[in-house]
Amino acid sequence: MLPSLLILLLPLLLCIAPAHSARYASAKVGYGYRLVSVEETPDGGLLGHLQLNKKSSIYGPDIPYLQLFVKQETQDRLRVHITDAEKQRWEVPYSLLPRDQPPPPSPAVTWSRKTTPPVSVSEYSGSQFIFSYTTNPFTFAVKRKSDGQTLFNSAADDSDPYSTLVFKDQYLEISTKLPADASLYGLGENTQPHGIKLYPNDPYTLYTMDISAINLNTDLYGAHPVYMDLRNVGGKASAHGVLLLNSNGMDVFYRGTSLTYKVIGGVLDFYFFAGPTPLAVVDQYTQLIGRPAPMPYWAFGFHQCRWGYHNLSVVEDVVANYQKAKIPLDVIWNDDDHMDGHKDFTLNPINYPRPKLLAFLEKIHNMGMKYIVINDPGIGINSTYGVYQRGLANDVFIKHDGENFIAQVWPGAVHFPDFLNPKTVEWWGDEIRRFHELVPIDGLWIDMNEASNFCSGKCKIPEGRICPNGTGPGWICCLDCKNITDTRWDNPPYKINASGLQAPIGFKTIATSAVHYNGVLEYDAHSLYGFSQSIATHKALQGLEGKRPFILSRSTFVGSGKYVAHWTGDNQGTWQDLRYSISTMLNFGIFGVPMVGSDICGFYPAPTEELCNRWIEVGAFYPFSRDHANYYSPRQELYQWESVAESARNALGMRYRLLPYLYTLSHEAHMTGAPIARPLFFSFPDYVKTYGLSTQFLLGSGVMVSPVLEQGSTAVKALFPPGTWFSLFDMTQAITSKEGQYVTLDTPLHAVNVHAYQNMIIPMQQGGLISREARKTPFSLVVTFPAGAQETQAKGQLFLDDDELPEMKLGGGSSTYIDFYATLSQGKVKLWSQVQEGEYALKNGWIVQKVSVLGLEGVGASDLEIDGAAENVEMSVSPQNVLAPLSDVQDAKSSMIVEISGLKLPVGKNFALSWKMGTKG
Ligand code: MIG
Repeated sequence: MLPSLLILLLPLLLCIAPAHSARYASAKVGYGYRLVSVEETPDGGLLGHLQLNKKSSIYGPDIPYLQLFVKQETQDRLRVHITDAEKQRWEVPYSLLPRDQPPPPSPAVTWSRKTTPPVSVSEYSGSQFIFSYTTNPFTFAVKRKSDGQTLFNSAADDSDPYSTLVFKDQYLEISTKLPADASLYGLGENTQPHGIKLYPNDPYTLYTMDISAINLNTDLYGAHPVYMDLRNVGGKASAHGVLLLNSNGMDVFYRGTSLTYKVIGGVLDFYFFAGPTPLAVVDQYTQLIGRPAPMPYWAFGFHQCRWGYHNLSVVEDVVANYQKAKIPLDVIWNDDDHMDGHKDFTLNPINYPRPKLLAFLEKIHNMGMKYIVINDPGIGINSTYGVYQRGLANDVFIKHDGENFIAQVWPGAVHFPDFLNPKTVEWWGDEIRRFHELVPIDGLWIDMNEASNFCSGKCKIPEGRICPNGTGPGWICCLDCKNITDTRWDNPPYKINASGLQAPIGFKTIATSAVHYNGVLEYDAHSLYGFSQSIATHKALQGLEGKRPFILSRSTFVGSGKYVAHWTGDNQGTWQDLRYSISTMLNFGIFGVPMVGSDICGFYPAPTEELCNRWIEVGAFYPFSRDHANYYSPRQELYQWESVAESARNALGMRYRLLPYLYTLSHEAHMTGAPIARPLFFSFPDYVKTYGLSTQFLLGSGVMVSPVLEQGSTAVKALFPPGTWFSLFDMTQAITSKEGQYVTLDTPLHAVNVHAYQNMIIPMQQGGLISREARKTPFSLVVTFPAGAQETQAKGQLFLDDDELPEMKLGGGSSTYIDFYATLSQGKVKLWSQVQEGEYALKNGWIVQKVSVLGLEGVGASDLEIDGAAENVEMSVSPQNVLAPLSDVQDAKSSMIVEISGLKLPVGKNFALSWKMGTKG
């Protein structure tokens, strides 16, 4: 037990009082720059040159001349790029993250003096933004054109604890002032004890590390230097986004009225996204960094995993038990238990003999289930291991002092593939191809890619001693290592708050003086490791059978969502961790990685039965829904407790009925970046009460999940923004208000609150125990009108495709897109569809069998007209309870549900329905 306990708690134990408070008060670092020339470039940009005002003595020498490039790149995107004017500096490689290149550096002597300040222009205006500047010291501001709000302003007053602009080789500093009432979101990956809204003076350090998610306010597995800023002026909200595209380690100090970046390398490459809605910000952001990957349909099914499925029989037993308990299951996973000696791309011949595994896979594949295994980047140093031999032969590994860098992970001594090297990408693809021939996996789980190392520094394989020798825990460093502290990369002048304790940045990862392809330093590329591996893995899987890849990556960076899904790493089976999971999930939606979830019931050490009940009720609505546990934890599959099984059947039952809605959201995510799981303020940006709300969330625009997150509680005090909400579990129950309200919902152990907002048309199916079967069942449409409205409308969408195809799009004959519309006008209800490319849906024989229209008023319904196939159609009217606050009581008449069943409307063909509501006599 102890070893794993320690591995998770180690950072906590080491976590002495954060050094931050003291550093907030720290003195100014530099004296700024002055603008000496500025000109417009032929492509409509602005090119300026900056000269240092005065040297400062800490964190190394200042760079004397800087080049400023400003460009209105699209209507909604402004870029501000500042770098050394005289030489190329490290930037996030354009090959990994394709984007426009700024003009190359030009030596100071060639600068145009034509426009030497005082310059005529001090403003550069695009369609959404105004960029303005001061010349000495050089500062810049970004304003929103429509309302004149200052979104970013790098000026520093004497009283501010920061300077205007500091640019040294290993220390970059820039700040912005912020209105105290701005709400900020983003800057991860971290576990945020205060919820989704950034909290003044909490530290935000970005540097990828294998630190378990139970550590609060610490740099975790991914690095996303982007935030969304939501402001409400006079009841009207507007949001914008700010990305600092930089892969070097950084501390971000958010003080409530200002924000300071302290970055240890690279360039200042800012992108401003104009919004003005939160959805527009994510749309503009993912337009730059890449749209979220299309996901296969089955990926929205339920996943079961654990570390410690010792042999294949255990795995078979798990699958059988899910079936027996009638709990949905789409995907069964193996952690490293299937491997031979923890080596990637191998099978343990005793516990996972290939013939038996193949027979098992054939069986589950025939049922429509999928199989995914883990893979770590460290390649075991072992002369009889083919993967290693071929890696050596192709020279694919990261180097240190000209030799392959040696680290230790589960297989013992390893080398790390250098995914920045095209040869490595090719070799990796070939290894995945070979493995897929050995075992027909359906996806890959790439873990430990921060990269995680059990040792630190420069290590050698010990002579005359076996490491690891099999007796101690595999994660204790047993190589012969010595610290490397004598380079400015391993020991930079400014210490970011790595691991929450200013740990050396090469600690338990690749030494930062190690080198990649083309001489790139690990110091610069560190946080790109998982991202580069994600790209290589995606390429490999896509190249295999041409199928749509599914990859789950622990480490992520700006742009990862284009390739991978993410889980939030090693959490604890506690109520706090259950709550944190919501904020982290919502953050990843903002980061452009919408396929995200946490280990359901906690990774470690053991959930209580009650917690596991409540966790599956939340986890059933994570975009990525997986139960996973640590090696040393007791078993926690959902069938292990009868009560959890019941909660799972209930919550996952709803998920599986909502699969068409979820999948349509994933299409929307792929097209526009829209998160699948969203904070409430995405749909109610003007409604201030939603800004800090981290205990409820939305799926899409209006399916709201309000779970129990407290031990012993059977009630939820949930926020209901203005309008009508209908319980999806019991459509006879609705809640409505004009102003928004908190409502306490009775929520017994097996219940979770899921409400649909007004004006929606939600496509649902009948569910099932596996998505392949659920997908074949008839559709029903749930139409939500605001309770008691006389004139209103509703809308919804449905996307269907062949999810094995690599692309998720219309135009190839393998997909269908449908817009549903409904209106209520003068007592007449109309519902109709507009189908694009219906052939695919027709070929699959999908039909709409039932329509439920909620929130109607009147006495009975009549004159049903159907333009489409129908047979034994039944129309029924039933009452609906509408809960309204006292002040609204006159609006709180009970409303009605009209249900039409027995329909046979082909999904792939336009249809229209209408009827009249009877009026009171
Ligand atoms: O050092 O593969 O976060 O999900 O079960 C631990 C074993 C390595 C860390 C992952 C966790 C996984 C575990 N891995």
